[in-house]
Amino acid sequence: MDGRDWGTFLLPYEQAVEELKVKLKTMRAELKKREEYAPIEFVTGRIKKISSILDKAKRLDVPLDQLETGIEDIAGIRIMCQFVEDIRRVAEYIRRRKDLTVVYEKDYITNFKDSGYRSFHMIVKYPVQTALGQKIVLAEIQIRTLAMNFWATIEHSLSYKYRESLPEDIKERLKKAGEAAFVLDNEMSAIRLEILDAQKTFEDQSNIVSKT
Ligand code: 0O2
Repeated sequence: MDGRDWGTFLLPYEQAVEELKVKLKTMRAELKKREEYAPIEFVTGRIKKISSILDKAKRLDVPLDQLETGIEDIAGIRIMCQFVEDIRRVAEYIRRRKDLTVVYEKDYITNFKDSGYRSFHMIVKYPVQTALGQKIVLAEIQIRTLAMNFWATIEHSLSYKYRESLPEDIKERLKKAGEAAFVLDNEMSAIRLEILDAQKTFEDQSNIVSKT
């Protein structure tokens, strides 16, 4: 494929990322109005770099004419949440949507990766309306907490810098940082539950007072 072929190949993926970003940001705004806090903190999206597509195709043995089915994260959306509990709720909102179909899910929160990576991935089929008609593309939606995102962003840039050979001491430190991020998520969840509990007690007491 030359530059122009890549340009047209990536067009529906760019459209999918732009549309999904708008839709999920709208979902954030709506939930913020309806609920006590928004389970979505922010949403980002990206198209996988051509060099990364080619690297992954080589690693997974995907022929160049089967990239559309063989590489599932050419279009990528990332949803950041404050609390681990929010991740399951957001995943459920996505499953219920009628404008996409969930193909399968990868739960790297229950089964985190050896690297220490934690996140919830959903591979979805998303139809885009192009000038030539409808085209269904695959997209990967990653849902994670702010702590998981902090860790993954740092680990990703270090892995990119050192390529395959992350020095052992840095790997160890990253594992420890991953454990610290896990503890942080748990602590924040515990605080959240206490706040919700306190709010409920306060509401119950107000109801009793207003009835007497
Ligand atoms: P980019 O384009 O730089 O964002 P894999 O075999 O790891 O490629 P896997 O485990 O099936 O694939 O994961 P999946 O669902 O294909 O998603 C790959 C993407 O998940 C990665 O994109 C990262 O965004 C994220 N990810 C997966 N594992 C790790 C990890 O150990 N550390 C970090 N920081 N991120 C991870 P790419 O490939 O980095 O592409």
